This record gives sequence, C-alpha cells and structure tokens, in this order.
Amino acid sequence: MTGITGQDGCYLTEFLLGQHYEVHGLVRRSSSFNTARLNHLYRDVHDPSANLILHHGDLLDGSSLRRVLSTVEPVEVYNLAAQSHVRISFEEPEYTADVVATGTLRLLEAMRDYSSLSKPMRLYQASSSEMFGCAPSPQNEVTPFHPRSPYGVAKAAAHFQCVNYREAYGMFICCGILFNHESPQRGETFVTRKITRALTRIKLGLQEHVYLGNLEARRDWGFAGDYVEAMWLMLQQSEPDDFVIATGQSFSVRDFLDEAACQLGLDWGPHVKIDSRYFRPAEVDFLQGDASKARRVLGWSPKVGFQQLVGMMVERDLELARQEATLIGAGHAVS
Ligand code: NAP
Ligand code: G4F
Repeated sequence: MTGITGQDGCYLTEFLLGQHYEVHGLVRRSSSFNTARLNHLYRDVHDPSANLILHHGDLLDGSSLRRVLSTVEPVEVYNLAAQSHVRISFEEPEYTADVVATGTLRLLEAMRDYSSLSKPMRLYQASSSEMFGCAPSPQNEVTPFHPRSPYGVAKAAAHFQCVNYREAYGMFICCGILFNHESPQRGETFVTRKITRALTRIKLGLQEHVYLGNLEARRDWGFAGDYVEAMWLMLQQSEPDDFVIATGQSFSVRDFLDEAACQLGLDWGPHVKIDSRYFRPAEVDFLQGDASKARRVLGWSPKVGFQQLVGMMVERDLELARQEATLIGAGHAVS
C-alpha cells in the first residue's frame, strides 16, 4: 500500500488486517514521525505475529517501488499516495503532477516489469471526484472529466494511464472514483476537520475565530471507513473495472458548519471569518455522485450518513480539545 500513513491508509490497513492479510506499507522519509495514524495497529517487526510491515519508499523514486515489489511479492497493490490537497496543488503544481501523475506511471511501469517475471498483481488506483470539476451533477462513470485544479488534472492523467495499462497490457487495474470522504483521522487542513477542530476548541474557550474560504461549495461527503471497503471489493471481482463511490447526497460547507455547530450547541456566526487566501483560482462548485454501478456490481452502499459523520468527528475533536484544556489547566504548555 502506498499512502499507508494517510487517512485512507489507516482505515484500509485496519480493514485488511481484519481480513487476515499481511499488509506492507510504503512510508516516505520524514524528519519527524509520520506513522501516528498506524500506532494502534503496529507491532514491532521482531514480534513473530507482526502482520503490518513498513518499508521506506517514495512515488518520486522508481527504484524504491521496484525494490519493495520484488521483496514483498504482493497479490494486491493499493496506490493511495498523493499530494492530495487541492488548494496546495495551485501553489505546487509541478510537484503535485510529479507525485500524482508521474508517480502512478512509475508504479505502473514497475508493476508491468515485475508481473512479466512473476505472478500477476491486482492494482487499485485512488482516482478522485475532483477529476469531474465543473461537469454537471450527478456524476457517474460515464461523465466526462473537466478538472479545475492541478491536482484534478494530475489525477485525471493517472486515471487514464491506469485505463491504458489495463487495455494495452491486460493488467488487472481498478480505478475507484471516490467522492470526498472524511473521518476523525482526516488531515486537519481539509475543510471538514478544520471546522470540527476549530468549533470544538472554540466551545472550550481555546480559540476565538476560524478563517475559512468559500462556504457555498457543495460536496458529497461520506465516511472513509465505508469507502475503503469499496476499494477492496473492486479487487475481488473477476474483471477489472472503474467505479464511482459516493453517498448521492450533497451539502455545502455552510451546511457542515451548521450541523457541527448545532451538535455543539454553538452559534458559529461570531466565530467564523472569511479569508480570501482559502479561495481557489478555480473552484469545484457542486459534487454529487451516482454510485448505482457500485451498488449493483459490488453490492456496496454507504453505512454512515452526513449527521453521523459530523457527529463522530465532533466527538473525537471535543475529546482532543478537552485533553488540551486539561493540560493547559495543569500548567503545561501545549505545542
Ligand atoms: P492523505 O491523508 O493526504 O494521505 C496521502 C498519503 O500519501 C500519505 O500517506 C502521504 O505520506 C503519502 N504521500 C504523499 N506524497 C508521497 C510520495 N511522494 N511518496 C509516497 N507517499 C506519499 O490522503 P487520503 O485522504 O488518505 O487519500 C488517499 C488517496 O485517495 C489519495 O491519493 C487522494 O488523492 C485520494 N482521494 C482522496 C479523497 C478523500 O476525500 N479523502 C477522495 C478521492 C480521492 P505522509 O503521511 O508522509 O504525508
Ligand atoms: O476539504 P477540501 O480541501 O476538499 P476538496 O478540495 O474537495 O478535495 C478533497 O476531496 C477530493 C475529492 O473530490 C480529493 F480528491 C482531494 O484529495 C481532497 O481529499 O475543500 C472542500 C471545499 C472546497 O470547495 C473549498 O474551497 O471546501 C472549501 N473551503 C472553504 N474554506 C475550504 C476552506 N477548504 C479548505 N481546505 N480550507 C478552508 O478553509
């Protein structure tokens, strides 16, 4: 699994370990620990029952991908790694393209060479609803892509590379076109987690304001724990194919704020300020997915709805804010 240290990586690892897989994850070098989301799953490699093994590697470094493939000999490969932040892709377009588009190509080439020598592998590619951009909703597998960000363009390139390798070389590759999915493990700079972190801290008097951008954009938000199951289901089919994964419901950023504030008994009005730096040069205004193919072929449907999703994020962040307040109350500085 590439991207094992991210939000989806931790949920997919938990799911696969539950299915009795041995999971090998690619971790890129960092000056500080980047494996916090895996702490509850990790056992020291010297423990004979360890079934989660981490390897250093990077999508920017094809040799590391080839080395890990030949060491591990995987039966399934999940390519989740990405510079996944849309706003940041406008600041770092070349880097984003290198990781997301060329990085996927490096992995495909490594897998093609390896498959010709050994047993064939199956690949899951993390495609994105961001590829639809301004295409009319509801979006499904036949909706043409019209990406609106360097990230969306790079994901579309990676998507077509995967389709091409499937058609040209007969490789078993499935692209999951996943709409936004969130969780208490969501990165703190994505809007949902930014809101639940901020409102829970405001509730406990730890901060006064939060600065946001466009409140009118609409997203089809699901729960990451439900979505990783769909990734696995795709690789269990007899034929490779591409699937939209979504809830079919769309809410605005303002709706998310309303729901989170309501659950906390808070009026967000005085606390939310708009800062132009969080607007994007081109916005994706409306995403709403049609996952009827996944329901029909994979038997997949989401279990967690919007209110419940907001509830689990608010609950976790309230707990974190309480811990922070306790430490501050005991005279400890919190970094
Ligand atoms: P995430 O939390 O941002 O995780 C991204 C992962 O990629 C992290 O493990 C990160 O490592 C790793 N990574 C970044 N650059 C890398 C590189 N050069 N080489 C190797 N690893 C690298 O993303 P996520 O939300 O879990 O999403 C998983 C995948 O699904 C991504 O490809 C994303 O673009 C795609 N996707 C996400 C959503 C969504 O709503 N979450 C929707 C559609 C598609 P560090 O921990 O070291 O940073
Ligand atoms: O949470 P976001 O940053 O997610 P976005 O841009 O939809 O991208 C996420 O979903 C994609 C799937 O469609 C993934 F492929 C991608 O990797 C990522 O996981 O922003 C959601 C909306 C945007 O319209 C943005 O303009 O929220 C709006 N927004 C308003 N204020 C903000 C903010 N976004 C962020 N990150 N920060 C704000 O302060």
